[in-house]
Amino acid sequence: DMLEQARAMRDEMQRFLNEYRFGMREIETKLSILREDFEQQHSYNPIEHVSSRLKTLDSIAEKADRKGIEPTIEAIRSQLLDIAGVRVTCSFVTDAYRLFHLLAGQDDVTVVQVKDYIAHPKPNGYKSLHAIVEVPVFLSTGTVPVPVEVQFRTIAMDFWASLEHKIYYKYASQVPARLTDSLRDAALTAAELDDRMERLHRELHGERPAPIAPLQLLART
Ligand code: 0O2
Repeated sequence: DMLEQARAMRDEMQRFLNEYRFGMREIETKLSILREDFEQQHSYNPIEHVSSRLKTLDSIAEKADRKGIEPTIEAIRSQLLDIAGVRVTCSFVTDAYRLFHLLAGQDDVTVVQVKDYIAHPKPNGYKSLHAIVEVPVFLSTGTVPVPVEVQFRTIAMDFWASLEHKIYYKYASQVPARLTDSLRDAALTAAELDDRMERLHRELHGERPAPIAPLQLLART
């Protein structure tokens, strides 16, 4: 009957979301192991913080609709790859890349997609390294591969992105030109800060200072 059907549907949704929760937890564990080991080996902590979020059923439905994905579990499973998301905030740009490589190189991790918005910032100034990685999750019913979107960024990039996010929502995506210009400018300032902090950090650790900032960091795109 109806009630039975509704319950079955609820259970199926719960199982579906659980897979992503478990995949997210696997990635969190990997990151916390890397962090502890790195700290022990190199005497500093490359990760400032890690945060995770699971998309709600509402936002999954909204994004599927927006991207023209069929509203079936199968279609969503294969085409919506950011249901589970983990954000890794690092002190330095090189650490963001280093952690990505340390995670991506693991035997049970498959890199499905990489978008390097650090090397190629979005037109609004947004920077972060995005990777969709797949990890196996071992359930009582068998093993399933689960995609997780991992975003690697610096504290400065994170600071910028959270303000930009608030502005974008406040203006319901119709941000006045004055503000978009100012945000682009702030993104350059953030990149300069990252560059300086990295060079100071290298000097502190007795390494040769990095060469002058690459032109792309200073170019207004
Ligand atoms: P939330 O709250 O993190 O879930 P999409 O923009 O999602 O349609 P795509 O190709 O799926 O396109 O994703 P993309 O470009 O790799 O980036 C998606 C995520 O990156 C976003 O997730 C944000 O977290 C972050 N992001 C991307 N561009 C920007 C930006 O211009 N500003 C800020 N502040 N964050 C950005 P969600 O799902 O939008 O949000």
